Amino acid sequence: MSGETRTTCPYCGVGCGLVASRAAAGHLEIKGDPAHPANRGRLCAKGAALAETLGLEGRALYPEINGRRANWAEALDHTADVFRRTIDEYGPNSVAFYVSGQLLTEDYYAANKLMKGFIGSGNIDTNSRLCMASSVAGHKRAFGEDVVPGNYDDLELADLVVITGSNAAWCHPVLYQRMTLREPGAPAPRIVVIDPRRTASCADANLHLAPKPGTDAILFNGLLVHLARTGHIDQDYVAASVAGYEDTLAAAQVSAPDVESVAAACGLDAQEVWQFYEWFARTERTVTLYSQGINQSRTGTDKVNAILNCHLATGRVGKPGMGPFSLTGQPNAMGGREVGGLANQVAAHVDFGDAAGIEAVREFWKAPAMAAAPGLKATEIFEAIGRGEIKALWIMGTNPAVSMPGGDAVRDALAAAEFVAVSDCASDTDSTRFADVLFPALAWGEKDGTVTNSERRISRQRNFLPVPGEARADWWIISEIAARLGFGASFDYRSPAQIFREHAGLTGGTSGPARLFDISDLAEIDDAVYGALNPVQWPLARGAGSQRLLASGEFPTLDGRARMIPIQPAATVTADAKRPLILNTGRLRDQWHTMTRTAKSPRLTAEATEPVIDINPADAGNCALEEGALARIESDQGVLIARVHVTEAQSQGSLFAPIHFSDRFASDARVGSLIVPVCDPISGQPELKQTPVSAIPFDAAWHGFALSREPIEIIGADWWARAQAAGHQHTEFAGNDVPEDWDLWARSILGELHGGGEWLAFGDKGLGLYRFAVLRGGALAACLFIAPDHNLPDRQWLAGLFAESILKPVDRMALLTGAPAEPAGDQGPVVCACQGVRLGTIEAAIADGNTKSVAALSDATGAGATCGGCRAELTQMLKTHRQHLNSAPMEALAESA
Ligand SMILES: Nc1nc2c(c(=O)[nH]1)N[C@H]1C(S)=C(S)[C@@H](COP(=O)(O)OP(=O)(O)OC[C@H]3O[C@@H](n4cnc5c(=O)[nH]c(N)nc54)[C@H](O)[C@@H]3O)O[C@H]1N2
Ligand SMILES: Nc1nc2c(c(=O)[nH]1)N[C@H]1C(S)=C(S)[C@@H](COP(=O)(O)OP(=O)(O)OC[C@H]3O[C@@H](n4cnc5c(=O)[nH]c(N)nc54)[C@H](O)[C@@H]3O)O[C@H]1N2
Ligand code: SF4
Ligand SMILES: [Mo]
Repeated sequence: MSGETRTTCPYCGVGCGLVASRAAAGHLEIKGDPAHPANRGRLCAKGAALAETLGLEGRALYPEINGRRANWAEALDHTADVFRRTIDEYGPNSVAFYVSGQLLTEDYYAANKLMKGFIGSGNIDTNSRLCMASSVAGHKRAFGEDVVPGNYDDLELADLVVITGSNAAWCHPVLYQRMTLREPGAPAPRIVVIDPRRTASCADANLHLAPKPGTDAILFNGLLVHLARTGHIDQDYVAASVAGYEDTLAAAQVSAPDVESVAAACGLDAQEVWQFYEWFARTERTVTLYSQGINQSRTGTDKVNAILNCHLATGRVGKPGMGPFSLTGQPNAMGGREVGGLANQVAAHVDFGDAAGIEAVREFWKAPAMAAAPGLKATEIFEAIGRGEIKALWIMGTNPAVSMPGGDAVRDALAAAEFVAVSDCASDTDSTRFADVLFPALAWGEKDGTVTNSERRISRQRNFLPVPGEARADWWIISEIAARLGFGASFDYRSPAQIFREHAGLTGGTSGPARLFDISDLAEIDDAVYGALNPVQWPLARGAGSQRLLASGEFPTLDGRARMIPIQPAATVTADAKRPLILNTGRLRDQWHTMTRTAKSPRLTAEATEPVIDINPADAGNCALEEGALARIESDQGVLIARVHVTEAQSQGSLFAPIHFSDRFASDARVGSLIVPVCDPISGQPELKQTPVSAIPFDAAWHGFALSREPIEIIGADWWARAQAAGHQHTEFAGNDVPEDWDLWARSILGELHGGGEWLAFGDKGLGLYRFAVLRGGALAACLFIAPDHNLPDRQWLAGLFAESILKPVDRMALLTGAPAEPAGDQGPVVCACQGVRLGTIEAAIADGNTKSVAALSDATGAGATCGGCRAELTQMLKTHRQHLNSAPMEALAESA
């Protein structure tokens, strides 16, 4: 590459602008783009580590048929042939595409057009079904169209930000920073966090409500009742712009008649509920941010509408500093909604049921076989495969063998399916293992197109890396298949620019009620303008027009009014004697989904080298689980094994497990295998946050770990987990079968791999302690430790020894004693991923007493100085320290009330 390339981050829906360039030393540098309106130069740790994830190891570089290398013509011909024969014999609904919010808009558009206009089925659904479907359905019910009215600026203008079911500090870090780290002089907003866990997003919160999981609809119904009772309904707005107010209020009064009953139903303190309601009532500029704690529920759509109801009743929609704000997860979750990639959409915000709209799309596409009805939704697709009704499936840009609920049934379906094609940039994922055909897709940095972020801003992802091997753009693969199915004339695409123009044209060319999503002004841009396109938000500003949506109080419904929807909260999932805990699942700060990319960066894996579940101390006591031990979590459907972290941040009665671990990184760590796929009847989004489980100690006769410069294969363990750390592989394991000879066992794992090295060994049969190390040229090549329980030597100390080119004699000795000669003390987990600063270092700096602010702490330790993503944690630690000193009650409630 030459010079600088401006592009967009491939991870979360904030959609930060990046600048990629070659540093003088030749390595790639990725920085925040100061000119991008989403981030104005900021980045989080994942974005900052992108350069470390672009290596070609593990990449799919050529097509494969049944695991054997094939050429493109063979792979495409074979796939098209299977689809053609299947459609001919069993009809268009016997095939399906399962796609992703990580595809570019152009890829997404081509896939959707092929399925809905040419194959003639609605059977294309997306991982956004697991992510945004409830918000989409909620917006449509309330506003008449799937529009997110918020702008990021609103977070800077708001006086109150309510964050519910979102851990924005970790999942939308740059947005979180935009709201908490305002320009000097600008007052900080009040923040209320609603989450059963105390997350990093609580660091700056004035109030944290930890409700019983799944009770948000009651809480927001109660808010509506409180607003009505205290005279905070915007009567004029409701009269002019809203239908359904009376019925909605009446329904809310049934489930949430007063603050006390809400507090009781949600398991909250009545005074705190009242405080939240009062702040909401009295703060005009209020934004309610929400994400998966709301959407991923069997009643997610109702929860979304319970939130929208409160904003409609107060007229706080689409105006500066106020509005409901559904955060999109993936980089192009919004773009997927725009092209209509969900099975119940047609295209360009046209829905099934809108006959005129469908006709307009048919005409625009010159489609020979317009789908007449919605297709199957994500979970239904896999069920239909299981029943043999869908025979050929094409997966693009998603890893359902890990991320779908009902995990093992999904795997069984993939194994039983007559044909599975997978387009991915990684060669070995849990899903590619089921592929009859693997298409190697271009990855970020190689592919070229557009994405739309949470505030409806369309940005370019540009290529700055050469095409590796035979990888190809997703839109190209789709077009080649379309051509082989006989639709070449309609998929004669030569560039993403050409597809983008067509997509933009479609958004303006549809009839029926006016749709707000209209980017048809971009339909005529030439390749050069597309190439240089600056981030642009819709509605596109015409003349002096504004980019605000819905501010006028007019809605894209037939009568122009929004709808308030009466909500009767459903009963929540309850624990019982057999399954006494509720399993909550979600994200870690530094990993992305199934880790096919982020696990390549040692800086990012440092946060969690193995799956860890969070549990409250009382529950840990009841389940006989101690910190650092292994737990076996069981649902009616599956089993998870993970390390125990005991923490007060976890509410009593629920566990939290990260979603990231696949079979490539750990045995028995896929949370999806535990989850029964119960879906919201309106949106089809599965409940992923509340599964009844039991937890018991994972009994193993021996526990151990190995650190090795090269990957090792563990033999005879019943549980294992592995991660790429800086300069070495980190492998944890535990088992029940005790090898007859530990030395032989260890040699079989380490000895041969590191043949010729110097072998150090220690064993104490009585205590069940064994320690082995291999030195090569005086440097540590590998070490392995076994103990009868989880009390094993300090891994960080050992990891540090890999940096020594020749081990000091004391360190050689220490390898066998299992403890450093001069204990440095366990520095704890990494807090700052960018600089690798650990908890211990930060605590020491705070204890020194000279670092009273995050800035001072940052100066002293380096933590938070690069991307700032850990500032929430630093703030929380300073806060805790101050509370300790003052022994003052928890929140600043009294002071700011
Ligand atoms: N680091 C990182 N960032 C990411 C991603 C990633 O993989 N890693 N993925 C991206 C994607 S695709 C998405 S969709 C977003 C998701 O972003 P978020 O939705 O913020 O992330 P989650 O961790 O899934 O869940 C959010 C919170 O919901 C809470 N919750 C669970 N049950 C309830 C409940 O009943 N009520 C309430 N009020 N809260 C509840 C959980 O405790 C959790 O803290 O993140 C995006 N950003
Ligand atoms: N229990 C539980 N389950 C969940 C969730 C939860 O909170 N709890 N969250 C759900 C949500 S919100 C989401 S979004 C999903 C995410 O789940 P997935 O979509 O399954 O996760 P990813 O790891 O992002 O999978 C993306 C795949 O596409 C590949 N890829 C990346 N870029 C490209 C590209 O340009 N082209 C192609 N062809 N392939 C590419 C990657 O290598 C990877 O294999 O998980 C869902 N599942
Ligand atoms: S917040 Fe981080 S992950 Fe999200 S777009 Fe920005 S840099 Fe990427
Ligand atoms: Mo998502």
